[in-house]
Amino acid sequence: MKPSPTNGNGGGTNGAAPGAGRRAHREAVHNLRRLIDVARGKRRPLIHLQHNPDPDALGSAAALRYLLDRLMGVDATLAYTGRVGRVENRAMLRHLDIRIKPSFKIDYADYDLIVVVDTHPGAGTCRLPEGVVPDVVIDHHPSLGDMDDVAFPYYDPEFGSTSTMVGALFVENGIPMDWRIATALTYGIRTDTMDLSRGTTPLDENIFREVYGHSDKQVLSRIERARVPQAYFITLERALRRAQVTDFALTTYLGEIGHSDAVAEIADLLFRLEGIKWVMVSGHNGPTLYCSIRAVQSPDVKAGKVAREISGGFGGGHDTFAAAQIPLPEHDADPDAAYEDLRERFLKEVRAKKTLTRPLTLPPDAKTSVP
Ligand SMILES: [Mn+2]
Repeated sequence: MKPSPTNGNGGGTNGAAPGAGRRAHREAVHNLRRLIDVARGKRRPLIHLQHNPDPDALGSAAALRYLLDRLMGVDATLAYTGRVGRVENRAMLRHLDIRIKPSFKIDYADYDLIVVVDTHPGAGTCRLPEGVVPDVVIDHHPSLGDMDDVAFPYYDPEFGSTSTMVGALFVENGIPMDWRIATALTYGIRTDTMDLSRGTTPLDENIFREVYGHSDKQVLSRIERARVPQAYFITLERALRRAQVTDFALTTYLGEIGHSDAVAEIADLLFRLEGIKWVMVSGHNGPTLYCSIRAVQSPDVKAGKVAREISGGFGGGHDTFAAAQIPLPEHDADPDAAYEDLRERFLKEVRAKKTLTRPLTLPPDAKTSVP
């Protein structure tokens, strides 16, 4: 069953409409009151993040922790599954003093308030332990799940990021935040919306302006320009060498990757190629084949649906960007063959003509290493 959105922020329909700002304000006041109602009397809150948390998950969780401390005087624990792979995201944790704990080290029964951010029960990126029902969900991803049992689902896919949703609770209620929180929310909104260029509403812009105004630009730059290990360039070289342009679709395979964020990072880069409509980048880590999809916006383009179809239900996402995490069979797992099958299904799904295939740079067997 589909959850009913708890707020339609209005910005998605028409930000210029008179009263849209007032409506956003009323909704933020209402949502903060509901959060306080659910959190009242609770002493041990736990904030559970999206699997392989991205800056939006990290930023919104850090801000929510700050908000609960400020309003209720309680100290929330941040729990995550997967890993924080991208160097920028690790720099974010370090520079903004965000402390997160691996979920396996946590006994969920020790906590009396469970909040899920930037994902929701039923989504592939929500890895709550079996049987744990959250009290609060704050998320903007298109829903596949059932939130009937959640006391306060603050859920609205119109928003460009979860950081905007948490930011609105501060900004619209006149609650001050320190520069760390402002910087974390700024980076969360920026990365989730590609600098406010995708899936945003006027409200995302308003909240962004506020948090950006309070952020530390030098720290922001240190996060965004974090230095990368040599492995980054090795992966990049492999991505370029193996990339194939098929009709209007670009696909490549990274082979073994150190962390799952690599596929999204490379997909964003390759998406800049002129003339193409689709990008699919894949790589494997242990028994999982990761895949990231980008698409040029068009009325009939649904990247989330493509991700779901080609992964047998292990993927999903938005209209122009999506991802999948496909478990490989335990025995005889052959990630390379699994990628070839995935690519086949992808090209078929987006109707790219396989006969029109050429390498992006060099043929995959070209010698590119120095002897
Ligand atoms: Mn997000």
